[in-house]
Amino acid sequence: MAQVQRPLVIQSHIIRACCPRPARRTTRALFARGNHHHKLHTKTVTDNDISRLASLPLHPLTLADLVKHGRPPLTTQQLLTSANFTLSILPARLAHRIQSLRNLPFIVVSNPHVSKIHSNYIHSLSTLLPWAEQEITTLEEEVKFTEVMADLVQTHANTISILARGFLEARKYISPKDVTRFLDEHLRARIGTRLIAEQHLSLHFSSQPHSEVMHEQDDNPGYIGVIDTKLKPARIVDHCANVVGEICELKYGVRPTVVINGEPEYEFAHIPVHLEYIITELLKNAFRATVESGMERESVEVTIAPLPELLPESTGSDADTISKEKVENEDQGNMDVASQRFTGHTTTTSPTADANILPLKHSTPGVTIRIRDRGGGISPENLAHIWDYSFTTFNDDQASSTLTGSHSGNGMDALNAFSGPGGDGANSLAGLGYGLPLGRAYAEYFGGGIAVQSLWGWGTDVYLSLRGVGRVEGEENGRRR
Ligand code: ADP
Ligand code: K
Ligand code: MG
Repeated sequence: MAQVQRPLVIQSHIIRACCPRPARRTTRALFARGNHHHKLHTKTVTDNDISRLASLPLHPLTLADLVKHGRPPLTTQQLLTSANFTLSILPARLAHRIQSLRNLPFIVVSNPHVSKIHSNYIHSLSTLLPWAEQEITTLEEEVKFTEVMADLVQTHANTISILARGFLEARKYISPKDVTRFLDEHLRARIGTRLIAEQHLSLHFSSQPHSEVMHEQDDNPGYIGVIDTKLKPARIVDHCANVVGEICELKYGVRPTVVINGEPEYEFAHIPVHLEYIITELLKNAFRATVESGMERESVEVTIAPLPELLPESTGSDADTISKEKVENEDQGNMDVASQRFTGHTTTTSPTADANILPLKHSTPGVTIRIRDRGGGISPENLAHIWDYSFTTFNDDQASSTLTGSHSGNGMDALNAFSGPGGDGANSLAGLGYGLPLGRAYAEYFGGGIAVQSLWGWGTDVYLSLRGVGRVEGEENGRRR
């Protein structure tokens, strides 16, 4: 099958939305919102559309789904298959989100921020409906569809900070537990939707012979779209420790050191932006606790512990290769076993864990990362709330006082510096109360988890477990032809 041989026809600003890090971060500001809205063909969304689409079964997304179209550059046929796969999944997912927003108490949905999110979903569905009855069969259609994906990703870029603001304003009318239940479901579903759209965007651009993305990926041959098949957790930890260290020094004038031990050379296939988000949030918590308890002479210790049966020498057999058939035969029941084996602890799994989690049954690579600090631990009464969105003990006015938690906090300030994959820059150390619950949502998405062990009066151990995707087919031959 011939490679896509065609000059890049989509405006460069769309590339900004989808190229892999680090270029993505430095150029995101250039991607002005709404530039291309007017050009998209839309179709009015009716209540009928929503209930029809929401009644369709949701496709459970796996990491293997994201790599099954092959290694970039894709052939024309592979690119069309990826577009059609993406198209087959998204409308139902958007309809489910719209329904779930509509099920919130009326006074909450009426909040301008929450209703903004509702109208964003309606907008995105209206750009997808014109495609819903057809198959994408030409490269011209694929280019137009890619513009729809770029619009989708961009429209929802600030969802988390907008929703956080909305729920903060509406907190009189909905309990923290109900907010957490809604956000857990909503933000987990958003992770998958965004991933599907970003993956197609990334595959599209890395299949263009002359695009800048192609050059970046030449330096990074391990990338398949948003997935890095040679992701080294230790490198992410190192990078995040520097970033969080800077923020910490700005706020407190000191920063704890980080020691990485275990197997720093370990690499596996995962999504760098997800890992980066989680590690950043966990290090922020560890750094803040360490400094606020005056223990910065004690390093924060990060241990990289690969699953024993999956050390590099055991991953070479064909049994680890992910094939479509194997993935389709997977069942849901393995996840609990998998997460327990991961941590050796019972991972705190939320009741609303996304039904989309479909772990791979047989030996896929995986790692547990333990982040250990000497920051004094978490009091028993606070421990009960740490997984609630918006629960925080952070208070800018009295940063080092008794650490009494609350569900409102000074979240409005933290909102201005909210971070998240696909969100805005991260400048504050804490305050929104979203770090742990959102980090756990990312970890659990592909069958991992986060477990917190507090030794009150001493320190905290956080176990982040992640499982990657098995060896990607064709990998040993380098790039696929
Ligand atoms: P935020 O950091 O914005 O407060 P998080 O969800 O990240 O929100 O954490 C919630 C709360 O859990 C923190 O405010 C803090 O009280 C507690 N916490 C989390 N990690 C640690 C830690 N390593 N040491 C002590 N307390 C922690
Ligand atoms: K929290
Ligand atoms: Mg935090």
